[in-house]
Amino acid sequence: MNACVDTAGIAQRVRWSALDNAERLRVLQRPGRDGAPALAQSVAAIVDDVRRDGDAALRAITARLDGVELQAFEVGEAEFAAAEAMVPVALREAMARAAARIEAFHAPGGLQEYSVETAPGVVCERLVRPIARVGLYVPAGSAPLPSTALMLGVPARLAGCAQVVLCTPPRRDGSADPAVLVAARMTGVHRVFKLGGAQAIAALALGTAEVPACDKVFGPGNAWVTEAKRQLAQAGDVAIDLPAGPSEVLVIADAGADAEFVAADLLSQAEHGPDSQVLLVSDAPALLAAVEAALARQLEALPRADIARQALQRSRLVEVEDLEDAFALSNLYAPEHMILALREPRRWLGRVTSAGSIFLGDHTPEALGDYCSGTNHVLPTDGAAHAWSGVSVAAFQKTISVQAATPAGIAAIGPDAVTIAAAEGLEAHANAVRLRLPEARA
Ligand code: HSO
Ligand code: ZN
Repeated sequence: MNACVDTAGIAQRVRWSALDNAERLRVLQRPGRDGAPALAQSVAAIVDDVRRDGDAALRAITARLDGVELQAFEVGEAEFAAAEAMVPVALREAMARAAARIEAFHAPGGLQEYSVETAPGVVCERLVRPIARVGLYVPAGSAPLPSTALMLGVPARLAGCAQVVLCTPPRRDGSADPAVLVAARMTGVHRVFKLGGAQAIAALALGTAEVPACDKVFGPGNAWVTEAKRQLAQAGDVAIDLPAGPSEVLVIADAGADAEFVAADLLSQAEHGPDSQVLLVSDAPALLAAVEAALARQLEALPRADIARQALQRSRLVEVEDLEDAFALSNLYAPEHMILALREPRRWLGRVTSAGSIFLGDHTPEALGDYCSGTNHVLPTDGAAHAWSGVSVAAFQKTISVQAATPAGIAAIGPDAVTIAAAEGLEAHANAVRLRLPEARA
């Protein structure tokens, strides 16, 4: 492909203007997860086991997959107390300040109740109620993520959910990650269970003697977790927050961007996992080259360099003619995270049609949003940002509509119902209205 400027480097470099439409779509294609049918089958087997055998199945699967035999899955007071003692004060305080900012940003984000008189004597209202029973999943696969407990726990509390249950995988010694436990407590999560993977999602969705069933399950996770959420939602067992996939970032950088900053942002995404997606789009060839050099340099010092290098290998550095092209590309891709390393980033916001969360300017790395700016880091991946939003208080709520008509109200709008009912051939509908009209009662 003549558009490939350089494939020997750390990530593939391509020139957008030299690509035809099919090639462009290929450049924007997510790698996808390997072994999908086999994965679906093993997840289905786990879900079936939990459905049939409840806690006994959870115990056997946890022994097999997590390598630990647990008497009880629920975290008790003693373990919470030990966790409180173990977590360094600086971490606890940073998490408390992060939680306060997450609360400050999310508090105004709930759904609003409202009421409209749609005709004289006809009032329609929207009520808002919390989803009563919610399940939060906090992964611990390649790294425990206490920040995810904050991102899910804070909006759940703000929504007023009556039963907030959190699952996180057990470690080999049978304990849960102490920082996750402290974060969970901080947000007011009611109960925590040491369960991971597809079996945790099955337990939350179906309920067992020990784990209470939930109405909606939230949170990111590996391929097993994601597939379990998909299957259980499809079967009608539970609602889910998002069709989550591997994490991703798209950076749009201009000639004035700082190559070291941009490289650091790309690496912060790449270190999540080998399947993380990283895209850099720029109209400045010199910046692309400088970022490539900075990536190689910074990689040297990273403990998770291996993971990051694998992710970068599947990633792209895209040269565009101008920033208009960069935004057209990004809107096609619909990134989970979008960093605008531009001189006047706010001026370009209006161009964005699809993205999970946007980071403006040179001093707003994605890592701020991941942890502590106040926004949520549970966001739509895999192009879902075309139609989905990140987790918010609204995701923990539902609405109920109410209508009330007075005799004058039904007199005003009833004839419309009768006419439409006749067109639909639904005579009982027409009757239910006609009987109440003033003519019928006269
Ligand atoms: N970037 C991840 C969130 C995260 N990063 C948690 C660090 N900890 C997905 O948005
Ligand atoms: Zn991150």
